[in-house]
Amino acid sequence: MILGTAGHIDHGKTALVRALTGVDTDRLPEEKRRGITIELGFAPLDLDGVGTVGVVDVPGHEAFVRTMLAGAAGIDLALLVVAADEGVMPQTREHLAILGVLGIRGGVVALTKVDLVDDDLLALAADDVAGLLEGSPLAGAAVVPVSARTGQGLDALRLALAAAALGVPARDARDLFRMPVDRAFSVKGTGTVVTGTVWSGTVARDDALRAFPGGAGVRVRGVESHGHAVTAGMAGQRVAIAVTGADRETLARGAVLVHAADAWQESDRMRADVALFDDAGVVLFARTRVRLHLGTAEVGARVVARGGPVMPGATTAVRLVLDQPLTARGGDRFVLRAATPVATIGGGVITDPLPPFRRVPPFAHSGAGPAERLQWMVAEEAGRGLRTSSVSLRLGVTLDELAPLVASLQPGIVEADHRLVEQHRLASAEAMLLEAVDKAHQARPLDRGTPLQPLRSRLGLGAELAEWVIRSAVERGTIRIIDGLVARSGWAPRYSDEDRVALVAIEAMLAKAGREAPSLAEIAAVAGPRVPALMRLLEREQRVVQVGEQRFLNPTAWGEALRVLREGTREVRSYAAGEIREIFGVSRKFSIPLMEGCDRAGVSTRVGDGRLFHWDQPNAAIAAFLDSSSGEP
Ligand SMILES: Nc1nc2c(ncn2[C@@H]2O[C@H](COP(=O)(O)OP(=O)(O)OP(=O)(O)O)[C@@H](O)[C@H]2O)c(=O)[nH]1
Ligand SMILES: [Mg+2]
Repeated sequence: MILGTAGHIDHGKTALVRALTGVDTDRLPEEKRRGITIELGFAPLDLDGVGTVGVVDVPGHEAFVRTMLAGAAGIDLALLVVAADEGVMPQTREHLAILGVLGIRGGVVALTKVDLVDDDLLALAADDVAGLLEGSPLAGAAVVPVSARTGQGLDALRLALAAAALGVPARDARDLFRMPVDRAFSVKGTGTVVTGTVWSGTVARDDALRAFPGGAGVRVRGVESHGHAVTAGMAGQRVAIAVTGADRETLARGAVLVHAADAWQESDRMRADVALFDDAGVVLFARTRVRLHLGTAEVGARVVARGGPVMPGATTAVRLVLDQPLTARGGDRFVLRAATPVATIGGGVITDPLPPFRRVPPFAHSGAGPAERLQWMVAEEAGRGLRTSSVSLRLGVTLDELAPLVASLQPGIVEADHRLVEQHRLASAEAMLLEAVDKAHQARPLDRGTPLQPLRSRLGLGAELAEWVIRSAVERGTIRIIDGLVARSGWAPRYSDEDRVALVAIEAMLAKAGREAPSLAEIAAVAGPRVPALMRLLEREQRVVQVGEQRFLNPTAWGEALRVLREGTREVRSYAAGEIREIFGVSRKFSIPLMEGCDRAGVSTRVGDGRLFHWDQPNAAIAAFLDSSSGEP
C-alpha cells in the first residue's frame, strides 16, 4: 500500500510526513536551503490494523509537477494537504485533478497548520476544502484538522488514513511483475540500485528481468523494502532492487522493469480514451504536441482522434503517437500536460498499448469494456489470430481474469494454438481445405492426393493457424496426409472402366517386352492418353519400374536383368557398354535405358561409356528385386 502526498507548495506536506513517520524526506542541500521539496521523498508509515504503508512525499512547487506525477503514479491512497491559513491554492486543485486522472479514489485531507489560525479562519478553510472536494475524486474523504508543529490531530489523522487504506483493494501479487523506476544510483560494492513502487506481481532475488526502454536483460542481486532485505518485493510495496546487467543511465527514472519471461513490449503507437479538463482551455488537433506522463516516464506525444480535434468535456477514443516508445499495459492511466503555457490539461486510459499496425485507428468508441475490446482486437488480427500471451497486457486484465473473459466470448471466438481467432475463420478455412481436396480428387482420380503445401497459403490464415486447421482435420480423421499429399480419409485412387482396360493393356505390353523397355510414347500409342497418370499409379504400386528416361519395365523382367547383370559382373572392374549390352542380351537401344536404370538405383557409377558396379554395397532400391527369387539367373 502506497500513500502519496499532494498539495500546494509550503502547505506542510513534508512536515506532516515527518510528524507521522519521524523521517525528514527533504534531504538535499538545496531543499534545506530553499525550504521546499524538489525531489521525491520516501518513508515508511506504520498504521494500526494495516501494516507498513510506503509514503511518497511530492513537491508542491508548480515547476515540479513533473516530479509530483512520477511520485503519484504508483500510489493507492492520497494525503491531500491544505494549509488552514491559506486554504485552497492552484496546486491544491492541480494535484487533486491529477489524482482524479490517475484513478486514485481513496484518501484523506489534512487541514494543517491549525496552530496558526483561529476558529473563524479554520471554519473558512474547512468550507473552502468542502467546496473543493464536492464532485472531486476525493469526495467523501475525511477532512482532519492537524498541526505538524503541535501534534494536534495526528492520532485522528492516523485513524482516518488506516480507515481509508482498508477501503483500497489490494494489488495483485500474482499478476505480471512491473515496476516503473523512480530513482537509480550506484552503491559501492553493490552496483546499480533502482527504487520504485511495484505496480503488480512479485520480484525476487535472481529473477531475470528486462529493462525498458530497450529491453536489456538484467538480473536481480537483491531486494530491499524500507531498508530491510526481503526475499520478494510485492505489488504495492516500495522496493530497492540491486541489479546487474544495466547501468544507472539505462535505468534512470522513467525506465520500467518487467520479468523477462513475460510478453512485454514497448511501442510508440497506442490506443487510449482521453478526456480534457473542462477548464483546460485547449483543443487537441492531430498535430498538437503535448507531454504524456505514464508511470515515472514522460514523453512528447500527439493525440489523434477520428474526424476532428479532441475537445474538452467528453471522453474520446484516440490514437497516441509518441516521440519515444513506452512500455504500457491496457488500463494504465496517464496525464497530459501542455507545454506552453505549462499546465495539466487532462489525461486518459490506455485501451491498447500494442496495436498491430502503425496507423491503427482508435477503437470504435471510448469506454468500451475488455470483452468488447477483445472482440475488436481478435477481428482486427483476422486470420493471424491474437496471441493469447499478449492479451493480458493489451487489455490490462490479470492472468486470473483472462480465462473467464475468453470463455465468455465463446463460441464466437475460440482459442487455437495459443491464439484467439474468430471461429468462422477456422470453419471457412476447413471448408476450403476440404473443398480443395475434393476438387483435386475429382480432377485427378488416379492420384493418391494433392500436394498440401500450396493449399496452406490459400486458407486465409496465418501459418500457425493454417497448420492448426490441417492438424485438427487430420486428428478428427477428416483428411490424411502421406508423403506431403493430402487426401480425404478413405480415399483410394479410382479408375474408370477405360482405365482398367488400359492398365491390362499396359501390363500385357510390358510383360511381353521383357528387358526391351518401351517408351512412354509407345505405351500411349497402345493404351491411350491417360497413360502418364496410369504409369504414375503403376509405379507407386510397384507394378512397373521406370528405368531410363521415360522407359518402363515389368518388375519381373527388371529383377531378372539385375540378376543376370550381377552374375556377369562379379569381377570388380569397370565394364564397357558393349560388354554390358552382351550380358543383358539386348540391342544398344534397350541396353542404354537398362544401364540408366542401374545408375538411378545406385547399383552403378558411370565410367566413360562403361560402368563400375557396387554389388557389395547394401542397396534398398534393388534388394526386393534381387531377393524375389532364389537369386539364380
Ligand atoms: N506553524 C506551523 N508551521 C508548519 C506546519 N507544518 C509545516 N509548517 C511549516 O511550513 C513550512 C513549509 O512546510 P513543508 O512541510 O516544507 O511544506 P511542503 O508542503 O512540504 O512544501 P513543498 O514540498 O515545497 O511543496 C515550513 O516552514 C514548516 O515548518 C504546522 O502544522 N504549523
Ligand atoms: Mg515538501
